[in-house]
Amino acid sequence: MLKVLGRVTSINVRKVLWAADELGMPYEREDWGLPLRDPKVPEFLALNPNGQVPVVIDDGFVLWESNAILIYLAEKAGDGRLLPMDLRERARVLQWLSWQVSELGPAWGYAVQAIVRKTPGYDDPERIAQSLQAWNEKMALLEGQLAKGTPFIAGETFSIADVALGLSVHRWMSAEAEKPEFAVVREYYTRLLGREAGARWMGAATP
Ligand SMILES: N[C@@H](CCC(=O)N[C@@H](CS)C(=O)NCC(=O)O)C(=O)O
Repeated sequence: MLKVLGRVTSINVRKVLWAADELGMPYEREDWGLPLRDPKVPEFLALNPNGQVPVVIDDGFVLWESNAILIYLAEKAGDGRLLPMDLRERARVLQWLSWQVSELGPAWGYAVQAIVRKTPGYDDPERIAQSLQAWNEKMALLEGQLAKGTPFIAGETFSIADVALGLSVHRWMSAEAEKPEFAVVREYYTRLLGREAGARWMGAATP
């Protein structure tokens, strides 16, 4: 059975759990990640030299990086449900997955440490403001894309890009900061919460 290593409070671990649930793929999960279990120990570093969660182990095959895991799970299901078979539709999903990790994630970095995780040392008001501004700019881009009228980020059908972006939107919604109102993003978030697995992994208890 698929094994998922990572704490459920991690947004990147929840991507994997949400996708597996959407696909009806059984898994067992083991808590790793601070403060529960330090991943920077030799046993875990042997699996992921970055010392980060999530990691999956599928019949001896070890994989890390949440978006790569999303692609793996969708491919493993092999039915195009969460990752279209059509070349261009598929590329569009991969485009948004890349954007999530390379553009949106870095923008929220400092603000999340300061506001969400309240990590000691992340208390520079100027840097918090800069990060919030960058984060809001990325969210405005998302609003603009969704305002074009498709129910999901890459088009008419739900995909792994919605898993990554849904959890990202959840994080933005949950952050206690002054934020612009993005009505279309809010509708999108509500639509994703209407999915059983979406509601499970974007629940109130999950930051
Ligand atoms: N790019 C990585 C980022 C993974 C990451 O940042 N993981 C965080 C949790 S969200 C982590 O492992 N933090 C250390 C810890 O929990 O101890 C991915 O997408 O998988």
